[in-house]
Amino acid sequence: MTQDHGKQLQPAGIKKAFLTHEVESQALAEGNLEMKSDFSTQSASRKVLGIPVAQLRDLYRLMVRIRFAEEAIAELVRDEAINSDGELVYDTQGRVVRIKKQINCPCHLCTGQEAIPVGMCAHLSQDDYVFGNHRSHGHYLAKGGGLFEMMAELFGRAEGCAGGRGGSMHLVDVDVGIPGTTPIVASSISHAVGAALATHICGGKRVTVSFFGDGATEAGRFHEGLIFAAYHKLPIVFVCENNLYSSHIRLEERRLVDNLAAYAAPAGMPGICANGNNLFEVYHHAKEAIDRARSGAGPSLLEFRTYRLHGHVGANLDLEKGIRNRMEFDLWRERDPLRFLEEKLLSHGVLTQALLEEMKAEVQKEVDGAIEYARSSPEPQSSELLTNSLSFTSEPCPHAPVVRKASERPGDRDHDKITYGEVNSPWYVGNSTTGLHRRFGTRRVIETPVSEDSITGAVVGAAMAGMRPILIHPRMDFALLAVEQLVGQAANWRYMTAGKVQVPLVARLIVNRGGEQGAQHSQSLQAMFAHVPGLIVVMPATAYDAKGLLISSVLSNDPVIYIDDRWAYGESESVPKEVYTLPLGKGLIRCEGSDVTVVATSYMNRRALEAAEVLRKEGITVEVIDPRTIKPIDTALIVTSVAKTGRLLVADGGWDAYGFTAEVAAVVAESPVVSSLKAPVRRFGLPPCPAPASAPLEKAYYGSVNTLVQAIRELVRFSG
Ligand SMILES: Cc1ncc(C[n+]2csc(CCOP(=O)(O)OP(=O)(O)O)c2C)c(N)n1
Ligand SMILES: [Mg+2]
Repeated sequence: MTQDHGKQLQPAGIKKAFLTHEVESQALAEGNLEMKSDFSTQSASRKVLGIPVAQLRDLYRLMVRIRFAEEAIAELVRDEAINSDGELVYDTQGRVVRIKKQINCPCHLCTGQEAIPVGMCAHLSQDDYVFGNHRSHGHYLAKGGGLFEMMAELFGRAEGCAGGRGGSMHLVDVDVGIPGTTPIVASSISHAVGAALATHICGGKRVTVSFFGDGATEAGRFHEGLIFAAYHKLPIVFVCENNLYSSHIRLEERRLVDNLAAYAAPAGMPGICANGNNLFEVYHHAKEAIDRARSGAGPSLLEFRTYRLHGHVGANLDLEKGIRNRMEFDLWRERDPLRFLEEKLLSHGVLTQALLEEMKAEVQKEVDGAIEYARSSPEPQSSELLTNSLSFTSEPCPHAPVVRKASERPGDRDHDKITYGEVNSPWYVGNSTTGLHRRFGTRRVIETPVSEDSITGAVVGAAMAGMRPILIHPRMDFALLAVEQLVGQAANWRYMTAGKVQVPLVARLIVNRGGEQGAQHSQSLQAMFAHVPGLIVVMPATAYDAKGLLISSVLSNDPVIYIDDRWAYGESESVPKEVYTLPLGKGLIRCEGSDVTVVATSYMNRRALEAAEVLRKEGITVEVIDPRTIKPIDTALIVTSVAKTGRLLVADGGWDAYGFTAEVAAVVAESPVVSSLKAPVRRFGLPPCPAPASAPLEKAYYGSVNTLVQAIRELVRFSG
């Protein structure tokens, strides 16, 4: 495939950069938008317009299946009455007559766009991946996803492809290469890039196809994904289904130039624009791009022009509210890809009218059967509400690690004395990645100074494709660009696919506080991530824990946010050379005491130990707990300690308000131990303002061992 293909498809004599609907329709009528190749010269007995006849019949049936399914779904989601002309029915007071819909989840129908998924998937095997979006019924069915399971999912049933957890926008069928779809626009482009990266790293001939709309090309992650995929020559095909609308906004109301396929060139890949309503055109471009990806030559961008015959979401046509006009709609209805194909099949003798009708009747029966199956399927049990949020399972380590007990600490046999930060960046990540490039090569150790969103999404996709990637955001602040991928995608995927797909990634986020860096290079956002149900959050305090917890995090089948605080990097201790794991969710008493319990995370734990030492000389004994895992929190350890001491101070490097310190206070407040407290719970986190830059303000902001000692002393002396 070359850029020239795209040029061939530009209508002759049209100089305007922007191809308006009118110009386009004229060009189509004149045949200028048709493929240049004259397929009709090929033998009709073997191939018609370049497609084997047997396959052509199958592709037609598939297009009918998608069309009939969508039309049936339209009636099931309809909640406004229409008359026989398809117009809304109003009551005597001028209100639209409402009807009860049978499918409640929002459905974005792909009626009119069927040729694109069908033409693309014609060249894919079950091993290949397809990543879709909110409008993915067609992608799912074309790739071989089960119609019955899809329909049951739309009805929210337990036997739906996502167990009723996903609905229309989260279709999944791992057996046929659909790791799931997501409605967050352009998000799955990054996932597809990650899955292709997994193939690139692990070898094999698997190709990934990423389907997205024209709106998605206006998102940064689209461009980031293209640049990355082209540079690494990933086996992926980017398919833009340009239906000329993003939600209710037309293409020419959003951009000055109509040139989506042109984005391929600056990224460094071939791109074409073709007629997506012509199955033959899609089929041949798809073959070329997929062959190219499979051969190792790298990605391509295919822009297919099309039009959705339904409105953006649901049964309406978007004519009712004036979003689209009747003329445009009728024009595109004339270009219906199914009718176009039927005409070709009839004129080339692939099918007779009778056979065509017979096939349609069979498909209609199949769709009716799927609806019946969905209706009669059981609903999910509410007792299973929490199932599959987190798995709490781990993979065995290939190196047979020593499993350390939660209470175990470093011994001194066969140990290296190393600093926390030692475990090839000159300044960002301590020395913790030194030598990885040399040892594992640049195929596995990839550096990207920016593109945080897209790379995090790629890591999510690679994890879906079976890898256990470790992603480092050298400053937690930069990970804010990737929050959607961590919070919206990684955390939710297991749940919304009913446990069929897991995302076992480790996102190592480094807090870089201090040094007058100011608000945007200092944030410690563990509470924000811990708030999210599908994430585990780890915060080691020592070098020994940093290694054991990192290995456990990699082996965990859940996504883990592994947070380092740079202020802990200088601490050195002896660490076993062997591979060992530490249990996630288990804390540790670092220092025993009976007067007060101090729960302290990461570098604050070191400060708490120093404070305990100072207070011991005053006759106050402090029990210092290191939770090690922020979520799930080791409630039993904390509550048992507080039952003994009757006092609690929580120290953390994040903000108090709505923070980790607040959570631990709530854990104790909700436990019976609350009635035996001798003093109110005290919090020792950050005050409610952003991190300041200048040194005196920083000093006041972060506190010190002395201020911590003072706070603990006040707590112990509290007399009510
Ligand atoms: C990040 C994000 N922003 C906004 C939305 C709301 N939204 C859902 S679909 C859609 C339109 C997407 O347009 P396009 O990519 O062209 O796909 P189409 O619906 O036309 O198939 C929008 C804006 C969203 N789901 N995700
Ligand atoms: Mg669109």
